[in-house]
Amino acid sequence: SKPAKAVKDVVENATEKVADFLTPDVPGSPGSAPATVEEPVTPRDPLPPKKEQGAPATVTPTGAETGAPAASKGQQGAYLTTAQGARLRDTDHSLKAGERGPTLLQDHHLREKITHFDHERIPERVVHARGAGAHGVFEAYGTASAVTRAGFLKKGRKTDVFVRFSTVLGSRGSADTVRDTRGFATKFYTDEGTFDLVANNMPVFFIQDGIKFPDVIHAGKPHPDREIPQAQSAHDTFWDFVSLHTEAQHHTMWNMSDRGIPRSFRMMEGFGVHTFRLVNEAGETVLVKFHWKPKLGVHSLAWEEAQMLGGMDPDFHRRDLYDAIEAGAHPEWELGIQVFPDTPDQTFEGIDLLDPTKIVPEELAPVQPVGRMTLNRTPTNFFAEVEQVAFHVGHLPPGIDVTNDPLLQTRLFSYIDTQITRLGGPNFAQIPINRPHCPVNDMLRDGFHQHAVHAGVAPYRPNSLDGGNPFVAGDAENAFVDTPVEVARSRKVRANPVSFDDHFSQARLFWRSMSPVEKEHIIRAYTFELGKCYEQAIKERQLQCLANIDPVLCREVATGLGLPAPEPALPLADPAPSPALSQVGKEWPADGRIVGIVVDDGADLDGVRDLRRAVFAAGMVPLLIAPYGGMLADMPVQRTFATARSIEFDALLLAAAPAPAPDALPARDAKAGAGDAVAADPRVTLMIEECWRHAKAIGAWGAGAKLLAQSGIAGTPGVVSGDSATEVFTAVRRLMAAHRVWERFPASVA
Ligand code: HDD
Repeated sequence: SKPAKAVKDVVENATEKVADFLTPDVPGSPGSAPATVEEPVTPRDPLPPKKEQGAPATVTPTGAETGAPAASKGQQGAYLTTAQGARLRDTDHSLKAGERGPTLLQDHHLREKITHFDHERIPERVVHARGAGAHGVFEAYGTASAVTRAGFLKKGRKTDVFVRFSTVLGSRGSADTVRDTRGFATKFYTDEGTFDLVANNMPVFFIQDGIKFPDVIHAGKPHPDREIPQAQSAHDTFWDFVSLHTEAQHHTMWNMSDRGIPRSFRMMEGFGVHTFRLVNEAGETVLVKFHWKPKLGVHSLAWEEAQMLGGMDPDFHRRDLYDAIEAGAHPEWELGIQVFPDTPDQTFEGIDLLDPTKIVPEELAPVQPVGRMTLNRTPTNFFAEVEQVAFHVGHLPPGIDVTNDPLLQTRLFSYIDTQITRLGGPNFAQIPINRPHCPVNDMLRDGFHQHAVHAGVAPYRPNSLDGGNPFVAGDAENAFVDTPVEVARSRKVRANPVSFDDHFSQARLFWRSMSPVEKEHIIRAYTFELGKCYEQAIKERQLQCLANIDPVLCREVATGLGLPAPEPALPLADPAPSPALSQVGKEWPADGRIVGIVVDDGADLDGVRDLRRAVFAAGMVPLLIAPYGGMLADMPVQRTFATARSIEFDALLLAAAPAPAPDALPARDAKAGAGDAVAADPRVTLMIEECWRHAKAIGAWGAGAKLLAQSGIAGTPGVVSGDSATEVFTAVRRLMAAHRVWERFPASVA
């Protein structure tokens, strides 16, 4: 894995850029936009593109350059034109018969502008509609070369990537922080053809056969009559399905765990889910499972935070990703593989490798790192890139092949099919974000939105008229080979192997691998979700499933629902826990974390200045929260009490005890000024309370320490006060490495 020095370089590099990123908020600072941007009246150059935002690749489907300027910007050139290039004199008034008269049908510019606008939207993805994407680079360690001939995995090879993260159930405008599985789809633009790793942040799936995909999605999507609830599984149809279709129970357990509410896309693992087959130069094969391991570790929101964010910042994950990248805190993941022998039964340690509801614990088959991905560029245009990117599990380069996992087999059909509707025809591979970065020489012709001008007369094979071109490649020319695996002699059936029948043992494995606090969160998530169901029979049926997983889990959820806990209907399995599944108990780098600092005119501003410097130097982002916007001495105020809420910060530092500002709502304790007590702005008091409740590190010095002392939390775990800002930050930073002050969360179950 990555040497320590490289980590240090990244942090140091990030530090400068983080500082850079924030200065544009300060009017007049170097690189910032002028304080007032007026509409120009004479032609002039457009504003420069945002930092590090080049245009998408300009390669045509046949590998030729399109000639478009590398850093082209939509709003370019001095004069506005029609789509046909005629210069326009006016775009603000339609052509009318007199100033007060009717609009004329002959107004071509009006009709062109409105017609195009009317068709600006395309169908959203049927699943994974809500997402955010970024560009980056993958660099191979070379460690996979013995098992695959894929060129992009050869040592030192660098490959451009585009990643799209998503939620599954919600519509395009839904909130980022809902409880759901997250998509993690990566397009590797390799020299040997594009490789799409269309992964999720959970290693298992709800169903074993893709024919059930419409069923699970119909159950999870809003009810067809009233189209509610949006983007969540806490409703009857979802629990109706998963409690009846018990192979969904393992994936459901992951969704109910903290993995269902990630803190950030940057802090999620990714899993290819299926078992794939790798083929090396000699034609030898192994079976593998793909894993993405985030450098920042796997971290989650607290459930209350996730819910509050849904209303206060529905774009939280999208903002977090783009802010981090633009600040230079480039997120990183290691790609790893678990490797299994390609045996005829395709099992490993008794686990059926073709069953996508099963994991192979890392303790049985370690995840071996094969390369590192860094996301370093945000999209130039969200629609063109994030919305139009089209992934497909069948986009594979030579050296990677599929297996017979029946879920994967169905996916191989579904992805092209959906793009034809979503992107309006079969030529979606010509859209810039989808174009391979290697030469393409297909014989696919015509169709809606054909952009290539294919020359020649013989788009067929064999031909003599175009000189026999194109030719097929052999092994020496690195042709893709469908691995000639034996197909068992068998009957046509609609059935699963018996090994697919075990639906509970791995859900139990997951439960047993959790720390007490993680178990508590799982109990609360099930209790919340089932508590939102109306049908008693559904709750009872799901309790029966929980009883088959673990009696303690079942009992705790049943207590919350006020229902009796059933006995297990099956003998309980005895799986060994997999400690790798737990998110608690380790320390991680905290790059790009957000530190809120409460200040006012009376705060120790020298200390605040030192603190900002220390936070930047740690690769984190300090945000000053003050009663009013503008500047505090020479420092920008990024949040006011009116715009800030605790959920935005990973830690809170108090440099002041601000009195209630005039725009605050009255608070019950606003008069608590008697004696020595400070009457603080209620929004600051709320911020402290919420940060404490969400187990975040809290620190204070100077006037802030006084506020902390009267808040009733001083002396509890993860609350520090000290003499100087930097001393306090040193302690807070240490706490942040563990992500949360875990002791503060109650845990009733061992
Ligand atoms: Fe899927 C999108 C991941 C099973 C059918 N899927 C989609 C995306 C991700 C996944 C990350 C979003 C891609 C993007 O950002 O554009 N899907 C998975 C994983 C699965 C899975 C990890 C199981 C292991 N999917 C699955 C099945 C089917 C589909 C079984 C159909 C039989 N998935 C689709 C789709 C989507 C899609 C309908 C919707 C939009 C798209 O493809 O481009 O074809």
